[in-house]
Amino acid sequence: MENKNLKAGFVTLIGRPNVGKSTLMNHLIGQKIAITSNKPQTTRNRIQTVYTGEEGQIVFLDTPGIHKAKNKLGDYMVHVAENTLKEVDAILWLVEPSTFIGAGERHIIEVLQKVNTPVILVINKIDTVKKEEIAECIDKYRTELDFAEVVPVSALRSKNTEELLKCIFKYMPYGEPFYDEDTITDQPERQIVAEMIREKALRCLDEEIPHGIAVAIDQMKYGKNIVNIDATIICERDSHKGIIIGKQGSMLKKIGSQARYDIENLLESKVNLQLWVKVKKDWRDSDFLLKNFGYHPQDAE
Ligand SMILES: Nc1nc2c(ncn2[C@@H]2O[C@H](COP(=O)(O)OP(=O)(O)OP(=O)(O)O)[C@@H](O)[C@H]2O)c(=O)[nH]1
Ligand SMILES: [Mg+2]
Repeated sequence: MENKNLKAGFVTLIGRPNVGKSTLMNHLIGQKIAITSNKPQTTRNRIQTVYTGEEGQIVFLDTPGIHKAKNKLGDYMVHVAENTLKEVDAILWLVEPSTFIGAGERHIIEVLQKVNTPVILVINKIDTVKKEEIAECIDKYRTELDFAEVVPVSALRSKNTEELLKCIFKYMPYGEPFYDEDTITDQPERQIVAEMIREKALRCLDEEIPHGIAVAIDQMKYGKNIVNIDATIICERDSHKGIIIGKQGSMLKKIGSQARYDIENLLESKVNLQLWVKVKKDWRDSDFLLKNFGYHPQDAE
C-alpha cells in the first residue's frame, strides 16, 4: 500500500577538503562506508548511501572536497563534486566554524549562486570552538548567501545531528522510497575493501605519499570460514614504495592489520589479507591508469 506521508529525496554533501563531509555522512546513516582521515582530499569518488527512517528516505551523496586541482585526478574529483548539485533536492554545504571566508569558500559560493536547489549551511566541528564563535560564524555566512537553513553540528561528537536530519526532511518531496530499507550504499564490497586499505595508508603515512596512492583488489575469495583477499597498493615512486613497505615490512604489516580489522567488521568474517606494493609513475595524470583504478570519466560528467 502506498503511504502518502512518506518522503524520499536526494541530498549532496559538498565543501572544502577535510571539513568532515564523510564523517558526517557515516554518522547520519549509522555505518562507516566512506573513509575519513585528517588529510585533505581523502574522498575521491561520489559515494551514495541511504538513510531510511520513519519519515522516509534520504539518499546522501558524499563528494570529494572542492579544491584547486593540480592533476587529472584532482580535476576529476572537483567535477564529481560540482556535478551532483543539479540532480538533488537539497545541498548540504559543510564549513569549518570560522568567520574566515577564503578563496575556496568564495568559489563554492559562486557555484551555489548558479543553482536553484535549497542550500543548508552546516557548520561542523562546533566541539572545537566557543558558543560565541558559532554565532559570529552564522552571522558572517548569512551575509554571503541566502541559505534555506543554517545548522551547527559536531559530526564527531554527534551534536545536533538528529536535528539536522529533521531539517533535511523538510526539503524532501513526498514519495515512495527509492531503495528497500536494507540498502545502505551503492558501493560494491570490493570497492569498500579497497577504500579501507587506502584509509589506513592515508592514516599511517606522511606528507605527499598518501595522495599518490591507489588500491587495487586482485582477488577476493570467500572460503568456508575465511575470506582471502589479495590487494596491491600502487604508489608513484620507488622511494615511496620503500616507505610503504617499511623496515622489514613493518609499515605494510601495520597498514594490513589495521585494514584487516575494519574489513572483518564489514564482511562479518575472518579475513586473510595479503598486501603488495607496486610503482606506477604519474598514474594520477594518466587517463588509462585513472580508469584502471576506478576513476571513470563518466562519473565526472
Ligand atoms: N573535532 C572535530 N573533528 C571532526 C569533526 N568532523 C570531522 N572531523 C575530523 O576532520 C577530519 C576530516 O574528516 P573527513 O570526514 O575525512 O573530511 P571530508 O570533508 O570528507 O574530507 P575530504 O574527503 O578530503 O574532502 C578527520 O580527522 C575527522 O575526524 C567534528 O565534528 N569535530
Ligand atoms: Mg571525504
